[in-house]
Amino acid sequence: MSKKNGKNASSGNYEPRPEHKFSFGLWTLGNRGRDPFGDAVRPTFPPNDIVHVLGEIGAWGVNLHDNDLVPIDATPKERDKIVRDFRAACNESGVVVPMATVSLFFHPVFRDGAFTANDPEVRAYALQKTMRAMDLGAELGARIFVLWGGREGVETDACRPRADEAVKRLREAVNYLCQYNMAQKYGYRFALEAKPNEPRGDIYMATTGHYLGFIPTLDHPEMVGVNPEFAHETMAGLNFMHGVAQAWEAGKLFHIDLNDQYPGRYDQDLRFGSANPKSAFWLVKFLEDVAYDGPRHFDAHAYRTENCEGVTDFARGCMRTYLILKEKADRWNADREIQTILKEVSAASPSVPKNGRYSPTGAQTLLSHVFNKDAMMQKRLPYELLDQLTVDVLLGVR
Ligand code: GCO
Ligand code: MN
Ligand code: MN
Repeated sequence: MSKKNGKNASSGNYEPRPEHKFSFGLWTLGNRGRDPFGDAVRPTFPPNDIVHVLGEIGAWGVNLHDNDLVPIDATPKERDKIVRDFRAACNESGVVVPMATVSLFFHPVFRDGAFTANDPEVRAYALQKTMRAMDLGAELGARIFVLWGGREGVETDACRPRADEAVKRLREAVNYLCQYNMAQKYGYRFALEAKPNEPRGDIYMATTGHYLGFIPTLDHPEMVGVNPEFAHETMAGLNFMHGVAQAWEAGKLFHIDLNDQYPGRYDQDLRFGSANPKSAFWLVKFLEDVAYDGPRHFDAHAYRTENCEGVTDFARGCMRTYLILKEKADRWNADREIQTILKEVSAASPSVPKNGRYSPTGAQTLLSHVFNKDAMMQKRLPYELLDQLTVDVLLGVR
């Protein structure tokens, strides 16, 4: 596939370029295929090599957890050397670091959560570890800091007297980190990532909507947005694009995690667009229609059956599918028949009272208007046709 992709790329349309802002986490290409039942199937992929591969295949950015790059027990001297070498690799490859994050889930010390853990010492350590991860990200040029509370949940609600205590603890932590951000003049925007479950039985902040409700309660809501993930909302059986649209409308779409997932299963982190191409299409169309200009970050990994070459196939595939869907979105937007139907279904007859902003006279007009429901029912809503035209576009016959 790599070769074939190369050929298609040179023939034009689907070649990733820096302006597409495609990024991958070190943990995505570096995923060794471990799962709860089986050990690694691929060798370690050193961070600097990942960056070179990303540069070669046309990705724009690389993201990292603190410990994807710097081992948790590295000495300051070791850390500094690792960071220096990594920066050099990024410069050589022309790859930037738009986002950094922190692992608050891997080390066993976080078995009861990090910011929401019962033990105040664990909570303090989580803050310290995050501040150091922010230092690291800032040094690498990151301006987005993702917080994914994978362990911020429970297996049993018996473990806390009240669940709202967890919300308070989380708020306290995010407020603290915002202060640190200001004190250090890092200029980060925090992007909070929700997930319904896994690795905890239930995670408190289960969906992007939960976070959109939480953010306005913070001391610095302007500094905090969301990082919705395709797989996470799909696990919960939700329409991902709708969550993304709400985040966008609220001015909170600071980052996005693109991958794929079959609903109702554990996090599969499949190649973008590989399981639900139609949902992926609506998503890409939305991002392109609103001119979202943040990173298009792929938080996915290659099948466990793959070797190292397959990891490159996987990464190329994510970007290729995005670009194919982007082209389909252009085609859909330019399709006369589709656009005519869209116009017709939302056109209003001139006699309809306008219900914009409330005014007492406007309210009187609306209250006294007689609606002819039978006539309203005459209007055709040809959504079957509209959807079929979409399917025709997607399947390449239109
Ligand atoms: C997952 C999450 C993570 C986070 C990452 C960034 O389900 O494993 O999606 O991949 O996105 O830890 O914080
Ligand atoms: Mn993610
Ligand atoms: Mn995930």
